[in-house]
Amino acid sequence: MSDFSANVEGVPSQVFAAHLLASLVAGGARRIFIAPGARSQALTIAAGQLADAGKAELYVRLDERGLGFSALGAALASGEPSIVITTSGTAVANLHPAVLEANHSGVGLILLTADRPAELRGVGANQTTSQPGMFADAVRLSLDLEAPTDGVPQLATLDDVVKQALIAATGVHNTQPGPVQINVGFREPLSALEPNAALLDPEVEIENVNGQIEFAILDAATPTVVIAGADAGPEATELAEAFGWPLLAEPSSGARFGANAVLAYRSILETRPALADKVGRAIVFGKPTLGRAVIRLLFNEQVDVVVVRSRTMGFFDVSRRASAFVDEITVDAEVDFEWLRLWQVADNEIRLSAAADATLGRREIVECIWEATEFADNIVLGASRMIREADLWAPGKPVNVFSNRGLAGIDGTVATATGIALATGQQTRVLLGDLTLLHDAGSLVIDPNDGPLDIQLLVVNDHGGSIFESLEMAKTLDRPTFDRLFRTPQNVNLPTLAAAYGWLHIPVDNEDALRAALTQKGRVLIEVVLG
Ligand SMILES: Cc1ncc(C[n+]2csc(CCOP(=O)(O)OP(=O)(O)O)c2C)c(N)n1
Ligand SMILES: [Mg+2]
Repeated sequence: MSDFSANVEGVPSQVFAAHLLASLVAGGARRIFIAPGARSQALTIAAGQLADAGKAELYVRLDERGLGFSALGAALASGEPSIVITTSGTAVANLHPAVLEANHSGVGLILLTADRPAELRGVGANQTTSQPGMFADAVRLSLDLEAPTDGVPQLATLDDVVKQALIAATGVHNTQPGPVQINVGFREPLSALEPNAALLDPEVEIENVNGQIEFAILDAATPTVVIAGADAGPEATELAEAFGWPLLAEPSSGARFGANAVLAYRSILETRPALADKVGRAIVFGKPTLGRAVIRLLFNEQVDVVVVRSRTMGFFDVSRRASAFVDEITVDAEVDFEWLRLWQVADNEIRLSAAADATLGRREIVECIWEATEFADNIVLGASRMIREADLWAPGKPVNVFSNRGLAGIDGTVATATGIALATGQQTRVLLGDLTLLHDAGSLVIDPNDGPLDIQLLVVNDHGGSIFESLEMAKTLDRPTFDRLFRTPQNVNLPTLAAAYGWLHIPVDNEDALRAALTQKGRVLIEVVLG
């Protein structure tokens, strides 16, 4: 790494900030997300210098809650950790939802949170609260660095700080990637223009440490299904195809494609006991979150549960019944393909009998989005009802599908999608409910400096949270009480909302109009009103 002692002249805050940012960027964290503030000015100036020199990408947002989710989306899509810079106080707390999601879905975020120096903490100074430890166990690493003074002591340990942060955020030492917080006190003067972070050129190398691979040899005779939950990855498809097992893949699994994908798996588990009751083993990839039928299978005492270790989603074992956590699986004999064939026959029967509607409904919306989406484009699914509709109706196709399933919140969906679009430069289609859109309406503010962005927000506007209609309380409560407490109908005028934020609003009520709208470039809000 670099010899910092060579460059300690200047304003200590700036010297430190320049070295910190230049080193993190050199270590592979090349996207920096900033919300403006005074205490963080040295970090922000250094980030601007790196961006001006073409060494980093810089994104500026007003609202730290959306900022955190955009950083998360960019890290998800790129596989590289995002840096997030905020000022002190509530600005830091506004990152909390994105930090929790990043924690549970294994996404690398490096939070640089500016703070008062030690002498101004705990004395009622303006915009000052307890920032170290604010995120509790949701961060992999939490450091509180003393305010830089003459630069030397801080720079001497900077090497170590940068390495620790990058290792924890990326999980390269065989841990789950995730968020880290580096809280830094800054003492006045808070910034200078020298040294220029872009001229420092530190060398940062992080070693990859591979963990031990756990193998399992399974008996081929047990009727097996492969369950691919969120972020399972194509390994699930490969395993199912290698041994002829039915593949039950959620839409954001990254595995819902190929001949073994049984798309109507939920119906089969719920309505075809002749198959469902024969399952003797479930191999789980990623984090399944969408249906009770799959979870019931994992609790079934006749079913042996084998969990494939997930780098991002951690060890999923909701029924506490996993007999093994492994990395690779093989079998002891030939697998009989008759088992797969029975699932495929049932899948075809169910899908052919559920004829598509002539009118534009949720199924047709899902089918149109998948049809319009090419290999390099992105689909983002909001939480709530539409991801479940996608689980029922999305065809098998290898497209990039993202969804925040770490905690399945309805927050931050627009911001996450923006981060994905920014990091990939590809058309990004977001399928979401009306409340999910309104929850994150503030993230419709886009910085014109970001350049052209192709994002389509396809809003299924059913005036409130229609997912709650299928739950217990919808049957017991009277209608007005249910509506007020759960469904929360809204009558926001979406054309006006879109116009206020500079998004093109396209109302759609039939399939042809939807297909045409899905070809529109730029920032588009497509609204389908459904009862
Ligand atoms: C941050 C957060 N708050 C609350 C919830 C609980 N919740 C789940 S779905 C939902 C309603 C979503 O409604 P909408 O986006 O319109 O989708 P719909 O089901 O109507 O398609 C709510 C409030 C949540 N998942 N996340
Ligand atoms: Mg709704």
